[in-house]
Amino acid sequence: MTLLNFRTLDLAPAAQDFLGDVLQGLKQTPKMLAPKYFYDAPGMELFEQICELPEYYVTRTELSIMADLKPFATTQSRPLAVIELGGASSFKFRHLQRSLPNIGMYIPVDICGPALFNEAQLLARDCPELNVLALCADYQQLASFPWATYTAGYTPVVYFPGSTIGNLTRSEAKSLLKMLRTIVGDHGCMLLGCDLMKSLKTLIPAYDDAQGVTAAFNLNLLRRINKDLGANFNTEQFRHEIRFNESERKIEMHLVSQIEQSVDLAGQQIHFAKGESIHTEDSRKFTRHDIETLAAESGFALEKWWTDHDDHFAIALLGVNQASRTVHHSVVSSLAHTSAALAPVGDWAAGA
Ligand code: AVJ
Repeated sequence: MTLLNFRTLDLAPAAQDFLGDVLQGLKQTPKMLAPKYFYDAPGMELFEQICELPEYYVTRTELSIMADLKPFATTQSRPLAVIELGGASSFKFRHLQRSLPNIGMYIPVDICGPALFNEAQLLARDCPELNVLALCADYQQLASFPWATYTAGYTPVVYFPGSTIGNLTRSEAKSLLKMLRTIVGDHGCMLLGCDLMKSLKTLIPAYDDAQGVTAAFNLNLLRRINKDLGANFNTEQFRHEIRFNESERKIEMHLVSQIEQSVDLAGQQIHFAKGESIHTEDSRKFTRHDIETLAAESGFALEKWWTDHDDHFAIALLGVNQASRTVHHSVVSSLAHTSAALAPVGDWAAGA
């Protein structure tokens, strides 16, 4: 059956980027790997298991807050076009739909193509009134995407849940938000999930659970490198470790070599000293002030702040900063201009 409300676009980043990134990360000191590579099919499954863990308060808390978003939806005159970053699973979006009834268009963006396309198609089938465009891309590729073509007639809302923004450094987060600011235009906004700073008694077990699911998730990165790049990591000889970085207020995940060893990867030998670590993830914990500052530095302004009663997690509504409007206008209209030539899909405009 063809679904008239479903399209896919595959801008998948080239496979050799993975090898290049891994080699570069493992040759530097200290060694590191980018967290975006956690999410192959087994990694996505392990992450879903993490979200159900009693210690991992993040997902559960975020979902409980999402029920409060209704008042925001009713102040929007146009239907919403929700652009979700990391939208391979439509699970959170389905919750969002219950809180925001006026969504006409959904554009999930993810680097994991198969899962993304599959889930988005199921959603399109369940919601015949919703236009769904599944976009397989790296966040960096979004800057040159012809947004205006797809979001004409809608209020663009960038939805970035889960506190995934916590994976980025301060300056990376700032440049990503600046880019997203050009996507939402002068009348759009952004819903940003932010994990908040809290007691280490809550924080540490959330990343070092009793069942060892987070450890398996972390170690799966080495398994993936073995499988996809033909390396020979012995995952028994690495241990999952959590460190709290006080000055930058972030949880760090590491894989620590238990012995001195060498690993073969693409004809090269990677040497590990005993106790040497691969830094695999940063997960920043925010304060409201951090988010206000980040918003102000990137052309947004914090408009609403919803939290749970323990102040564990927040959803921030970032509106467009008045002062940034005229400055960004030329960027938005030039984007609209190029996009028309690239991909005319006028029939998808709201109300058409
Ligand atoms: C998906 C990046 C939000 O940082 O909490 C969960 C990933 N890592 N457990 C997080 C993760 C270890 C998660 N984010």
